[in-house]
Amino acid sequence: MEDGSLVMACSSKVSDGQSFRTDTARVKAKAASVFRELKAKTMPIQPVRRFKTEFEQTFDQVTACDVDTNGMILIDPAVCVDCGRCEAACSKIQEMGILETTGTGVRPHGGLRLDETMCIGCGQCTSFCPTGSIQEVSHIERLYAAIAEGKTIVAQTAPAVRVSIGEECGVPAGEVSTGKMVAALKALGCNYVVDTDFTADLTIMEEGTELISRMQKKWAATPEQADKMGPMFTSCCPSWVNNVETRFPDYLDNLSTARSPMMMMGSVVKTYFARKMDIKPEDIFHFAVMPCTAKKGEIDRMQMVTGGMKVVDAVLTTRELGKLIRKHHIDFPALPNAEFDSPIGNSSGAGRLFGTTGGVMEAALRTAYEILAGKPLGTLSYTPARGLSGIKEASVEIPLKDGPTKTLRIGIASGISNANNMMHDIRAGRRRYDFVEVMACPGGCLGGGGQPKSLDPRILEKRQSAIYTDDERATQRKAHENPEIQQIYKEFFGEPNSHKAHELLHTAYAD
Ligand code: HC0
Ligand code: SF4
Repeated sequence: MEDGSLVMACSSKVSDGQSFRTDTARVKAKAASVFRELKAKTMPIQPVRRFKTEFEQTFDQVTACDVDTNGMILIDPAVCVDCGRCEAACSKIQEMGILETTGTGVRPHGGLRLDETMCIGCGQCTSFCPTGSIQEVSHIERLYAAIAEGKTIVAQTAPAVRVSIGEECGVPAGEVSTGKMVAALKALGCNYVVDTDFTADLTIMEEGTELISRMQKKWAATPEQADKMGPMFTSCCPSWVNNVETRFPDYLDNLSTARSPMMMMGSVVKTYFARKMDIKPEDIFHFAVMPCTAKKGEIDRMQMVTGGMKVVDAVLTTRELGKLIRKHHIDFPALPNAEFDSPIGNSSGAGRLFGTTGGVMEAALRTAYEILAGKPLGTLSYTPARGLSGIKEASVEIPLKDGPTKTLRIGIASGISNANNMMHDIRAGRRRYDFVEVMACPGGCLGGGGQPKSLDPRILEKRQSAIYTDDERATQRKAHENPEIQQIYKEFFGEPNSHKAHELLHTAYAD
């Protein structure tokens, strides 16, 4: 810097008024010495793979013999430069403490392999890695293979991807790129593109019904019995589910049995949609574009096999989709807007909110309140659920349409460290809730471990405000008012929590 101090470009924040020199003798000497160190450490092991770009690594990854993976993330210590950023993300942001940098590349603590640790697959470490030494397990080859085999390719896209994919492709942060994202997927060879936000609405119907019947029992119970029942937790974040299974197994019965919107969409694509389009389910390759690395593990859960079939065949992160768009030279900003495919492509504003912390809660309240009170919740934008705080809470007074006014105590946690602190408080009786939303990444899915890497400190705010805009633009704002949701119950599921809905849209957990 102008004051003569030397700072590292990869880990220093810039601020207004600073000025830098990058060509002084001291800077050049430092750069040369860092490079000599790295070269000495890595060249003898595997010369060809040294310092490939992240782009190249993704297309030919998983070849080095010391690569370690748990099916969600992958560590290649050979390309690690020991910067310690992944370790800090895991131990300081997430408070998981899974990783250590040893001077010979990052590895899990204690000599364990990744799949022997309690890593929840959140991928926050991958977002901070500057070399691609820790990254998501790529599923791009699965997509190429399916296209080559002539399968019918059906993509679904998560709520948080449309507000961040632009960052990978030359669109400013904070814009909603839904139409261009659908067009890009069609240009990449997808026959159909359907919307995870549609099944987010379906989740509200299933999880909301589960919540209402649970609350009716709780409100009829004695205060001691009600306390013992504890809260119902959302179950759509796979890292959170992994966390409950490994760290809080005594709370497994409190997790909603509703599958995540991504997995619900898998079931719907390979049954209802396949039948409507007259395609055999086994001829469909169905992949999801998600802001999340843990979703890559969720599709392999035994409990998700439906009718002997895996319902989602691959998961690409937002970053992987960005790489594909660039690799195929698609001019994303110039694409005309395209529409999702019906009849599983329409979403209400409520479904669109799922991509932010507090969004599932706000969406659920819009429907559950109306069913219980027989009239709408006063406001569509429920302020206590909004914003980026790691823990939010509120009490909602519900004047039951056929009885007295009851209170629903809600809690919202984002970032797994906040969720774990909240869990310890719940267990100790310091916090009491009826319904709790948890997302393992800071800010919810918009800050997911598969999202574009960014140095913009306001990036989460920009993505969140784009999600609120996306909600405001919707024709319907409540899940139960989505005409395609009404249609799928009428034609296929009957009613929420029906036998068929349980078979295709609900799950169990591993204890
Ligand atoms: Fe999310 Fe989801 S909102 S977990 O954060 O519920 O990944 O965006 O797709 O499934 O809908 C991620 C985002 C999803 C799911 C939805 C939920
Ligand atoms: Fe830690 Fe999450 Fe990375 Fe696992 S995926 S090592 S829990 S930051």
